[in-house]
Amino acid sequence: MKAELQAIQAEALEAIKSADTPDALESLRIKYFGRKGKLTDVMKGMGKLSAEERPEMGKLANEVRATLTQAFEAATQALHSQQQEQQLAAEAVDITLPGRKPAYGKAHPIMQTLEQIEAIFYQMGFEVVTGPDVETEYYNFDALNTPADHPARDLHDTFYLTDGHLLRTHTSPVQIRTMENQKPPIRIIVPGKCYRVDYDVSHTPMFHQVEGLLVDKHATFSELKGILTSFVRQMFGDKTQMRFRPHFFPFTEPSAEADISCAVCQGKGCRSCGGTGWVEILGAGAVDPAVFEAVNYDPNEVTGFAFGMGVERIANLQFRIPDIRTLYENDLRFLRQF
Ligand code: 2NM
Repeated sequence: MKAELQAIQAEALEAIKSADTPDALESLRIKYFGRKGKLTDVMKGMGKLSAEERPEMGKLANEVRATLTQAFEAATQALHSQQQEQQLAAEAVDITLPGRKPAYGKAHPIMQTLEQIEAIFYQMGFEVVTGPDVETEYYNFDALNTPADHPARDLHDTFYLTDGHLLRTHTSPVQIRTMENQKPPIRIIVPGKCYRVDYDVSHTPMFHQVEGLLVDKHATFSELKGILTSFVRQMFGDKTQMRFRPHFFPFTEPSAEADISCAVCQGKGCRSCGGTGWVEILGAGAVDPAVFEAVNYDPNEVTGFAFGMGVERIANLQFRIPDIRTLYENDLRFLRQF
């Protein structure tokens, strides 16, 4: 039995040494220590020994058990730390690598220009108001003194929806809604999307406008001119010249269109201003009494001045974009230039 125990110990120690996985180690533990294990079998045989042999064999068996138990523990520990080393090596992160740059988005050029326009008017005391893109014929045309036979109402110019609804062709309906809900004094700008059936190098079916409205007991045309001149100088530079030409709009009387001196040639005349030295920038006028009547304002009590400009047109002048349709093609190579 002594020889048997020694053989088991030698064999087991050798086997433990070559076990290279926790599973292999566990099957060895069962092979020797399990219910039908080799060492267990020997222990079970103790009972058959004589009273003289038993203590010596018992002592030896316990020593073998202790030796093997220790060997199992040491091997388990070794495997565990080896596994940990491997995991650490596999999951190692090279902290000296340069980080990945987050892809920052930025505002579309039209929104950059729109925000600039808003900031200038806001600073001059104008409140920013918005309204729905889907409007009724009443708010888009009738209340704005635009009769049913006016060419702007033509199917070819306006996107009509069902039930007297349409896509607004300008943001003026918001001015009407504001006057319906508020008493003068009013000093607002209305930025937003507008829609017209139109598509060429300088027109897209959806475009942006900023319109403004000033209503007070004694608002004047010169006040409007001062505001607009201040605006164009903040937008295009201190030296920008401005001129007003008579024009016609159904909702203002008198009406004007305003030009600024061409920023490309400083008014000398070049290709981009058609040789005139001036470029058109906005429309404006004194609110027509018919519009005041539509919103229940007394035209004898108040005067009003309004203006409107196309944001794409202004962005065009700022950034010198040859074809404004490129603004809406979502080509990042184009958009990243702004
Ligand atoms: C323009 C030009 C001139 C305008 C008028 C009004 C309202 F509602 F007050 F009558 N809103 N916007 C107006 C006047 C718009 O855009 C070229």
